[in-house]
Amino acid sequence: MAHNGTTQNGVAEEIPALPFPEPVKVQDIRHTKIFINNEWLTSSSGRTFPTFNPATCVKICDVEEGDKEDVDNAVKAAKAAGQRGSPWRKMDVSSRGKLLHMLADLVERDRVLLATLETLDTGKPFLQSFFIDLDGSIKTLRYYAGWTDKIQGKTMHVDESFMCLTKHEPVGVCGAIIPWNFPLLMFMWKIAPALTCGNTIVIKPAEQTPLTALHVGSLIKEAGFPPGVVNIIPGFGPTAGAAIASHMDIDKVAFTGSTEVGQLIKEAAAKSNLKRVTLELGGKNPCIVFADCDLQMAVEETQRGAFYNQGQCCTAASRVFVEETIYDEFVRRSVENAKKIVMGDPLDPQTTHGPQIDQQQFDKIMDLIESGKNEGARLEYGGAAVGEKSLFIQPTIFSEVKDHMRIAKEEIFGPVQCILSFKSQRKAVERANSTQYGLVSAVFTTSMDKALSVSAALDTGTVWINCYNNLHVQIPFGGCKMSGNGRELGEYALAEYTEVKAMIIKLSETL
Ligand code: NAD
Ligand code: NW8
Repeated sequence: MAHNGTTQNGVAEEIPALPFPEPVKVQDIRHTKIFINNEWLTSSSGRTFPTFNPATCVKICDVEEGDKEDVDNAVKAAKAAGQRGSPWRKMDVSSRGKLLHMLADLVERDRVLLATLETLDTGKPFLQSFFIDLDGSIKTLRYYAGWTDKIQGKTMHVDESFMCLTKHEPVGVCGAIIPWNFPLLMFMWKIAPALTCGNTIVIKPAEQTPLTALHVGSLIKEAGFPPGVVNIIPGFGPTAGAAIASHMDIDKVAFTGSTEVGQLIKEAAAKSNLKRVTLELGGKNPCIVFADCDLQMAVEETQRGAFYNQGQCCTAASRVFVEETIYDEFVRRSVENAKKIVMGDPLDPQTTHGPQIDQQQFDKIMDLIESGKNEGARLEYGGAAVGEKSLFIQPTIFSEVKDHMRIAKEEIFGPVQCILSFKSQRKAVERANSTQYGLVSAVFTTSMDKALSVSAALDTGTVWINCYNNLHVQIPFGGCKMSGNGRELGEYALAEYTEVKAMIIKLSETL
């Protein structure tokens, strides 16, 4: 992991040698209000809500609680800011890119503070916040900053009497609703491509983790974005979130979170103004491990895939299918590998595993672990909570998992690795695909032929071959089936944030 000086790919060069960056002391958190029109506002209802540190279960601070009325105000600001003739709409596209680069510079300047806030609010190990979340956030801003002057339409030929072209215009006011597992990174995945294409935004961070988004609000103002271009409404799902999904003046909504809420979002969009919807939902992501693979590498990658961010990833490697002939050895090595995980204070640089986000998630995971034990899976490692009144759960490994068990079917969103065995390649692919989800999958083999034929048959938006959780800004990310609609990152995400206008020009005379 990041703390031993290597990246997810084992590449050392990007990460500075010791001393590690140290978390800053966050005496008083400065930004806890609603951010509309580059101003900090109290909530219309007068209510606030607490945000907790999941590592200690101690309140960090209170945050203003946005609701429908605040969303309405934010949408008014966003609409005005994006209108034809507004400074944002008239701005030359290179200047738009410069603003995004300026924001990236400010995020870089405040990198240690943002990583500290992210760790306090989520419980993820500080060095992961610093090296993965902050790195991904900065890269996302810079990547899309480079696209602002490269948004191009096309021309089409009909005959000599016509000139036809397309223009890629902003969609308008974009709503975004994001989860608590990667609060800062998801904020950037939403705002960066939207701003690149000239849209304005109303974004709601998850109620568990509002702090980094609000700090970035202050950086957006400092960078010089015109008022109203980005508006941030901390608050709850059924109130502020639902107001975004059903708003008549929001033209598009992007959501990351649970499948159930994804369905509500699409329903609300349909029943209001048919706003465009992109969804990034859950997964029950399969790995297929063949006997001819590099065994130790497969053990390490699949396990990191299962336990990364305490298993709280839509990409969590939650079903590992291992070829029968190497099954016992794979399980043995997985247990050995899990012993290296260091649970503890997320601010400690030695820590590689933190707490779950909240009591609700903790209870759901513990219930699923119990179901695994009761349904006859073999508990190989972990399987218990740590201490009393804490949200830490031991990294847990089950072997002899069968397809019908709840732990093989339901998204767990916790540190639970399920290892299944297979004999035939055809059957393994069939079982991997027999889920409503289709986010990511992975294949481990040294045979190029196997890798390519199996990955062609897997119904997922991403297939990793001999690696896992390998995300890059230039590579599209998103799901098939009930894992979602649309793609984030890369050039593909731009299509979700532009409206194509076709112009057909009849020439009065052909010469
Ligand atoms: P959730 O889907 O309820 O929350 C995600 C976001 O949606 C939050 O900002 C929340 O406030 C908002 N939201 C909730 N209800 C809403 C509504 N009715 N209308 C509009 N917005 C609404 O997820 P959760 O309850 O925090 O977690 C439940 C499960 O969801 C997890 O156990 C996990 O399986 C899954 N999950 C997936 C992801 C992911 O990255 N795909 C992230 C978080 C949770
Ligand atoms: C955007 C993201 C990344 C990046 C690196 C390493 C491990 C896990 C993740 C990850 C730009 C550049 C790099 C990860 C992030 C989000 C999700 C799941 C895994 N992202 N990373 Cl939802």
